[in-house]
Amino acid sequence: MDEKYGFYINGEWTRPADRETFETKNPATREKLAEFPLGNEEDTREAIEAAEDAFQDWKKTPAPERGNIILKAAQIMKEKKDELGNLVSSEMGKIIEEGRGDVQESIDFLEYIAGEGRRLLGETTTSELKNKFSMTVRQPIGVVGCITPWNFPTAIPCWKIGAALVSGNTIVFKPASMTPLCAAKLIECFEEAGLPEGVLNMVTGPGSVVGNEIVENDHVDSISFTGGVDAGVHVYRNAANKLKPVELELGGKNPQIIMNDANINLAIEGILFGAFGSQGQRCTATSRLIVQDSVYDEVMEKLVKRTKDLSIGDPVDPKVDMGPLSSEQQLKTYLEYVEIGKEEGAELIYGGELDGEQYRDGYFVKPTIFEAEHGMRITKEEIFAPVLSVMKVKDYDEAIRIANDVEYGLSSSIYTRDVNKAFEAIDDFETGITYVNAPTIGAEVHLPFGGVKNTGNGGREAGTTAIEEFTEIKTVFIDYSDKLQKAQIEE
Ligand code: UN1
Repeated sequence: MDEKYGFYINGEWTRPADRETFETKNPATREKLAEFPLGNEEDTREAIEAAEDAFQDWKKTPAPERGNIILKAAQIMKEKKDELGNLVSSEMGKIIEEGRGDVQESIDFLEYIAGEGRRLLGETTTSELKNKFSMTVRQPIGVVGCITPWNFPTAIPCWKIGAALVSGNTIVFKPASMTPLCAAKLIECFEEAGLPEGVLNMVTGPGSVVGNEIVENDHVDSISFTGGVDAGVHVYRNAANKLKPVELELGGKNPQIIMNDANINLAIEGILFGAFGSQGQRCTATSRLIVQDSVYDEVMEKLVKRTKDLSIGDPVDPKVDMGPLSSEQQLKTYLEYVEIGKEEGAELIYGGELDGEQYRDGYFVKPTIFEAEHGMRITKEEIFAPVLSVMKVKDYDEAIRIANDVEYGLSSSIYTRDVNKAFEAIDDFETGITYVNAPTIGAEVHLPFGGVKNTGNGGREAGTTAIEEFTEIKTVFIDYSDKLQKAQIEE
């Protein structure tokens, strides 16, 4: 594969001749997959203008019709699931099963949100005056900027694009520079589904140029961003200058607690999937395992054994359990944190870079386990790699205290057979998502997704809350009394 792509603006793929380009590569082989232009401010403004021009017509297109196009795109993705799943795996590095899962999550969400075209519910209520009707209606915001990460190269863009489109917005989309080919293939699905030109536009290039222009441009009315905390704060600050609504989905440092009464084998299955799935590169990945003392030795013994048995290699090979990290930068961060952990005095039970012949060209590392003390940097900072810190605790209270003592609050999990403890944990975990007897990853699209503390700024994506992010509420009063009636004024 060696394809040359351009920006997608006003229904056309364009490649300005003088733009520098960048390559997207397979992290398992470093083989070049495609070439994309590095967008500048002017390209971004062109995309914004196209979105602005398309807005009125799209806004006036009946919402069920908008939903039908989204549903059609989902059907096209379904037909292309093998190809797209393979691409996710090849461009991002997650194993093929998870690559297909990424695409399935996109399909699920688009199917779900297409139905909103027949709802977009407002409310009707009473009035304090006679012969007066009151209700709320949902209206699109306008041009929305969608800035997405590389770890879910199709699902996260679909959460944003699907919800924004059904609500009647037009879009300027900047995908992560590590996975632009997945983004381009996604655009092709919408194009094939008959999305009118200008409704969805894509510009590739650096966040500091394309992203900044989207955030700062007066003609972009709202921003939806998923990424790291520092970038999120930057986006939030800059958008604040224009008082733009911003939705942020940021990091996580997600804990799994195993209580003495847990089904240990099930909990081990959960941790393997939660910590090492997608090579730990999910916002929801389990990076802390908090184990009650009586089962600690058993958990460690079983966990280490199972971890050593995981097969690592080319992610498109269905026999492989773990692929490479997604980039050289990820590898660098991983290696740095392994050193930090050791220097802090944590015990490295298993981990490190893989250097056999079959790993020569990719960013392959071992799934990594540290026995750690709460408070060490590896137990508090998001690493975004398969690094698990295991900590021993004496009881539930200590487990919850440690679980909550981090800046993030996305996902959490507890394994216990005690229903009282499970419900207490639902109350106590300071996270947006809590699992009981299931790993911290794998949220379903028809439920709200997001977190508390530094994980976000209060909103929730997907689920029943998906369209809140992309609509304004208009409150409407209709007076059919044929006279001037005055609310709050005594007669
Ligand atoms: C993310 O890592 O940013 O819950 C999204 C999950 C997936 C989505 C993760 N459904 O793990």
